[in-house]
Amino acid sequence: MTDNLSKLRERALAQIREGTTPEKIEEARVAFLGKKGELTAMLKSMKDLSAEERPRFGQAVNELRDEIERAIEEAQGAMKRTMRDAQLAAETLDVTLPAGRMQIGHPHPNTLARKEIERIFIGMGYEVVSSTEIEKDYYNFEALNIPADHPAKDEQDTFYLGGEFLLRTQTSGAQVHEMEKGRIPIKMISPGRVFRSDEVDATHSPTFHQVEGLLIDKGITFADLKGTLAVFAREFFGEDTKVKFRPHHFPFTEPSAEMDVSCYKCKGAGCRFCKGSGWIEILGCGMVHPHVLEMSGVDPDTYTGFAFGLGLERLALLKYEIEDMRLLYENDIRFLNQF
Ligand code: 2NL
Repeated sequence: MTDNLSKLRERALAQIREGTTPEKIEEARVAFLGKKGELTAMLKSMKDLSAEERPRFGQAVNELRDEIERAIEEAQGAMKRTMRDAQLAAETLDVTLPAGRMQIGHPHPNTLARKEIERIFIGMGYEVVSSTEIEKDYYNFEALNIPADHPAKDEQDTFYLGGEFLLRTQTSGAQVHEMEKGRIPIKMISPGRVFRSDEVDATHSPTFHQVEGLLIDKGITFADLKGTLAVFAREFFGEDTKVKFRPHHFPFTEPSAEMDVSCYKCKGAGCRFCKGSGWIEILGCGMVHPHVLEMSGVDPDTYTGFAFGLGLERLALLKYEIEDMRLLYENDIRFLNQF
């Protein structure tokens, strides 16, 4: 009988030693210590022994059970340590490696152009003021010298929201609200989205962005307008940019002009970009109409001022040499990633 026990002991310890996975060790435990295990069967066979043999045999079986249990525990412990060491080795983090590139996106060409315009005017002491995209008819048209029957109102007719509200066709409302506050001098630009009932093509969209500017103080002249906008053009398009003012008409300024810049592509020689003329139109401007000042509570006998308005998309297309305005709205990542 003890011979049987020592053979069982050897097989059990060998099987535990050779167990390479927690499952294999568990198999060994079930095979020897389980309900139907070999050692359990040995205990059951004790009833066939004589009364003298029984206690000694019982003690031997119990000692063997303890020994097998210890062996199992040790094997499981060793296995856990090995697995943890392997895991630690696999998860090693070298904090001295350079960081991976983060995908956080980047600014849209419109945003780049707007930021650049804001930077230039902030540098000349202007404030950036924004206003609402929904505006009262009065602030969009009437206060700018565009009465209900004015042909200019037809030209930029818009989306009426019912009652006295509409989607603004220009950001001028922001300036009118500022004038009504009665704090002079005013030195501001107002960038923002505007709406017109235009068909979509390479240079038009029913929603686009404008940057308007307004300066009001004592003794402001057309010379201030020219100097300011020339500085802006040189900063935005490059130091050797020339500017040219052509007489124009706007209901809200008198006199009014459009400003051209010398073509940054051909330096004025004439090319595809400037359609052969050497000049590119970039904005409209003028001295604020005395009636516009008066309507907003600014005394035109004390104060004068200039204003201008430019299309942000138009400037973005020119600066970044984009051929079609629709590209700015399609949000094709292959296009946007180039800026
Ligand atoms: C354009 C050019 C312009 C203004 C906008 C303005 C604003 C106030 C008073 C006077 Cl509050 N003028 N803005 C001035 C000149 C031109 O925009 O092409 N507009 C259709």
